[in-house]
Amino acid sequence: MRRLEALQAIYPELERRVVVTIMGAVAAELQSLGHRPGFFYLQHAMGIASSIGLGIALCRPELEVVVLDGDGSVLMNMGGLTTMGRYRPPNLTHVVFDNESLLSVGGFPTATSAGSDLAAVAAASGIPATERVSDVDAFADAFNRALASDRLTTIVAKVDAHYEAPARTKGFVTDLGLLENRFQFARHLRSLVEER
Ligand SMILES: Cc1ncc(C[n+]2csc(CCOP(=O)(O)OP(=O)(O)O)c2C)c(N)n1
Ligand SMILES: [Mg+2]
Repeated sequence: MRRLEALQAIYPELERRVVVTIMGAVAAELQSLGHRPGFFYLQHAMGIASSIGLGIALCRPELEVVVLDGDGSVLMNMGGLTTMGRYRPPNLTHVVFDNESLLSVGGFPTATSAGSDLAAVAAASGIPATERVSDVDAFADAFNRALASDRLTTIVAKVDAHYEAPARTKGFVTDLGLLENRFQFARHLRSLVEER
């Protein structure tokens, strides 16, 4: 499965939600489909996107939060899975795009290329629902089921180690500065409180 196709399949749902991504290829691909004020592309702090998503989901139970993670990032912050499993907010959906590679820094193979199973690690960490998918239809189905359910779900989506360079972006970097994105995102979260 190509990750850009997977993102396209769920984009109509993402547009309306709070989304935190890891840095690099995933962020640039999501931004290429259309930026929204509810999208935060976490830079530099590898592994921590799921922890930020967890914090938002716990503090703002009325919001639906989606984290777009990577295999290398999860491997760097495996303890994050146990904290998610401990607090298991029902309004969080955790997608791990597993390309078995640190694609954004040159494509070095990760432990998942040698058989480590992140869905099994997530389940053993206490995450109540886990899925493994490897085609776009199964991914979209799993994602929609996770949104409709009231259980924290981790979906491990096997994707090609391939980057589809969006014309507007250079390398793996979005054209939105970290600080600009940070203030816009925080303002957006506050505006969602005011609307209620
Ligand atoms: C603490 C830390 N170490 C290393 C990096 C450099 N780095 C940025 S993205 C990345 C690879 C991320 O791999 P993965 O989560 O699998 O995403 P992919 O690039 O494959 O989509 C690395 C090593 C970083 N940003 N922070
Ligand atoms: Mg990867």
